[in-house]
Amino acid sequence: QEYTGLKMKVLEWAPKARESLEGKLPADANVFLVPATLRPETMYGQNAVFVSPKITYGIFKASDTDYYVITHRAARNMAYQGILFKEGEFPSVTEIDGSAMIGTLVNAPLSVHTGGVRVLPMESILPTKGTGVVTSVPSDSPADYVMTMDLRKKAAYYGIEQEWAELEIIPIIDTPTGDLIAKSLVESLKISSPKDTVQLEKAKDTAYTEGYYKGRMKIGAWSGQSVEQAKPLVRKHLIDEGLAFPYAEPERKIVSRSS
Ligand code: ZZB
Repeated sequence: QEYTGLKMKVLEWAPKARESLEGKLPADANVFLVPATLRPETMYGQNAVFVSPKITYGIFKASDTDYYVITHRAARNMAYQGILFKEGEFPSVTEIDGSAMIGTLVNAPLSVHTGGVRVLPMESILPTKGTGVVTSVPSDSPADYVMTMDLRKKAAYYGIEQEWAELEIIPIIDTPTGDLIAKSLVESLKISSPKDTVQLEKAKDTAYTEGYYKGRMKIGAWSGQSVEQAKPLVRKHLIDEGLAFPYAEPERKIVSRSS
């Protein structure tokens, strides 16, 4: 899988994170949360970034000044792709619990939300995929839409400030189903909880296929172009601007099941 690693710079740590990182990083360090995305053309609509409260992340040195917050597994892959400071080496500088990062303010490259977006919890994040960090695009990702709605409804339960989940959901891609395809699919498939994984998987497949083959950008420098055309152009722009980098995920082993 060819992902795009997006560099979301930490603007202001949540108090728990700041406490836990005290003295662990150089004073001039630029720290980035790095979600892995397959949809760089949707970055205009980012309204939050998700981490798992159950994952302990590592912080890894990537250059003289840059540090990445990702899973240890992703760091290993990145080290062999020459993304981290030393080829083939992936010692974490320090670690941080996903739960401690909730509420942290980070920059979201290209997003309409230019003041930054908040780190929010998502229990369903798989530690075995991408970087364990997921940027939230509720207009086009059904899982992100359902999670955003649940966070808005149950802010106290999740231990967040409600306003962190309230950033507007902006239409960015026109499809035959409408310009908020995730919302439409979630409603038509009657998905009411982030735990409804079977239906969410179905919605994701439809959103991917329709977005890619029938979608048209309605925001940004490639507005009016098809998603198929715009996707590689937005990706190249992000990479050229130093806001992202290519990250490949090794194919997962196929485990044979004996029944
Ligand atoms: C932004 C985005 C916008 C995404 C969208 C999707 C969509 P896949 O499709 O299953 O191979 N993701 C990345 N890592 C994880 C993880 N560890 N656990 C759970 N979700 C993860 O997964 C790739 C997509 O799933 C990634 O692309 C990321 O969300 C999320 F409009 O980034 B995406 C229809 C989907 N639309």
